[in-house]
Amino acid sequence: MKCFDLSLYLVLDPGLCEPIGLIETARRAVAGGATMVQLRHKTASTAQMIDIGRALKAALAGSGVPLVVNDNIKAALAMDADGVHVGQQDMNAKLVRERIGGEKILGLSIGTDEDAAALRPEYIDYVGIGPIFPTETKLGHSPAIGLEGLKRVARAVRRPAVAIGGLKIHHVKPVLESGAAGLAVVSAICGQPDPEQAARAMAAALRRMRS
Ligand code: TZP
Ligand code: MG
Repeated sequence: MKCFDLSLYLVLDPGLCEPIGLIETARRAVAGGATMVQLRHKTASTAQMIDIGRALKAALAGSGVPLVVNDNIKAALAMDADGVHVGQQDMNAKLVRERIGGEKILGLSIGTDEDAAALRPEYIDYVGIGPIFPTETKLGHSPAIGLEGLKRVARAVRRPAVAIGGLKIHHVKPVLESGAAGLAVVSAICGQPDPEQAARAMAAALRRMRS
């Protein structure tokens, strides 16, 4: 059964994770309460992605936290990742679903009302909505849609949504109130002096919102 929790979704960035590396960053973030991990590496070869992914899987083993691979289906299948995340410019969701089968998690990035209207929900397990705020982490990103945009898009898509882009701990409340199931973050955890503590603080803020 597909089981995943979007509430604190760590997206790994190799540059920002440099101080302690991708694997150790993921391990500490999960110890602090991250609920999902995405391997996003724009310059690695497929062979390198597979190596990193296998090490990540070993680091996450027993945690119950799924590993999702950005964009590289071949690598995701080779390492037997739990899922794949694709953007609007990547392969279409139906084709990705055909390649990965019904068991793996499939996430799709949504950045506009048009993307939301075009969504084929039957192929997708969750959507990543953003960027919510401008961010230096993703160069040349599409225009930020703000919390109002998040509200609109989250309402339009009939799938669970995770928000992304410029999100920090103080955004937990407004993001959940805008209809997302969680926050996807890069720089709020990657490269922080204490990634475990950064994740722990966000996880605690999420818990407070739920109680
Ligand atoms: N997609 C939209 S914004 C973004 C991605 C991968 C980067 C988010 O990074 P940060 O540091 O959490 O703003
Ligand atoms: Mg992509």
